[in-house]
Amino acid sequence: MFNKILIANRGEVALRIIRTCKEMGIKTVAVYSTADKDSLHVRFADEAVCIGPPSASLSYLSIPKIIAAAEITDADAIHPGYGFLAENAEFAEICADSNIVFIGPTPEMISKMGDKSTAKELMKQMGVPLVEGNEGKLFDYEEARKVADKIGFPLIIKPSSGGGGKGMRIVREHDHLEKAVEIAKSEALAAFGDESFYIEKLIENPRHVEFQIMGDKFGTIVHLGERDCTIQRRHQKLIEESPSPILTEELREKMADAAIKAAQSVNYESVGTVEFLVDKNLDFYFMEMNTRIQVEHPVTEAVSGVDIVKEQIRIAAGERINKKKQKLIGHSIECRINAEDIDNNFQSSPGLITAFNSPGGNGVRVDTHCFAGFNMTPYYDSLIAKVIVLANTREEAITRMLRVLDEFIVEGIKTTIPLHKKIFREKKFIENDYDTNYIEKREEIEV
Ligand code: MV4
Repeated sequence: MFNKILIANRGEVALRIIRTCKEMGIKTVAVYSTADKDSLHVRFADEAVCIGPPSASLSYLSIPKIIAAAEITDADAIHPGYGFLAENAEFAEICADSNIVFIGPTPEMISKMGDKSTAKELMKQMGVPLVEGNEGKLFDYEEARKVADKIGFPLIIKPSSGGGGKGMRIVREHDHLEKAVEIAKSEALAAFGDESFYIEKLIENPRHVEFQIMGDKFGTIVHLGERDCTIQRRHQKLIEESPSPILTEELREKMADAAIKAAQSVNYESVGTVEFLVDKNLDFYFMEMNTRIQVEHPVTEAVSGVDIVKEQIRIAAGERINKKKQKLIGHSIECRINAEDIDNNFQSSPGLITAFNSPGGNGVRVDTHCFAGFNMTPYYDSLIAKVIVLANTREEAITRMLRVLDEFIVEGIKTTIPLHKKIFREKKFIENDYDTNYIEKREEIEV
């Protein structure tokens, strides 16, 4: 097992990883930008190294600075958390070259799944269901037109690199295709340095259901059930839950098999997530695989009782995962509480938190790096806290979440708590009658 892990991240996830390291008897090194010098991850790590100014590109994204911090503190492994360098194959490669274990999959697994056209090709070979579309990569309008003639409209253009919805373009009629291809190409080039794209038939009003999987270095791959992340706004998830209220036991088995096949396509090792779209007829399609720990992993921890970060560290150290099928018990829901003004187009709301009461009680977990006196800076994401509840049923979990949100006091800045409270009282949410357009649709009605 590792002696000392450097956490190449900040905020709640850095704290989350430190907590597991402490329970495993592993020493920790925090890295921080000058904007984060008073953060809890700095306080609770055994050692801390300042790696630069607030700008992420000069601190949390700086590979040389992070490697140097690991070398001077003699850390034998680096945990990347989520975001920043978590899915950067070059970083994973440089860690290996520096004799530091990257706690995650190999660079090859990251690059294969990071290239969405390559990932789709692998899924096709494995028999994982895909949305109808082209094979390989497209580069211009002429190629796009040929695909469109075959699959028809509406369709969706997606960048080969990237993921998570950035740079995607929906096209509903032929006359708009040429323009859409040009815009999609330039956006993809600007965001990912790669203008290649692919086209799929549009799945209207889908649900987002993803499976948590884990694979070890001995070829064992297991799943820990699914998360339903359908409640999103502009590709930012607001609420996640497990189990998904749309799955039957039969469909869950089928999707879990597909998720495991997806992971097997690269002999996946580490923890990861396989994302699917589910349509109105409950047909499902592979979207992408994320090769990192995800923000919403605690809902899976709640229903499975597994510490996913602990498993991730054990796998990286060459230990075996438990092959026994995990029992999943109860219903868990997570809210991502952001420092945003919901009445002002979700504009971020940085500033000093003057009062802070973190909720508690039975079946409650709050992952946060914030406290009264903490300054939410404008440099990074606006996540204040993740509130996770566990109860016997979905109905009880919703009731519990409403109780918990009432206890959550954050003063001095605007938060998304009022929006969360509203959603949990809405008939359509309670009755499981929604899709990925739910939040955007509500906004149209409200303005
Ligand atoms: C789609 C789709 C409809 N049809 N693909 C968005 C994130 C990226 N991973 C894939 N995404 C989508 N791909 C086809 N063929 C709709 C979305 C999508 C979406 C997916 C999940 C959750 C929220 C979403 C919001 C808008 C669009």
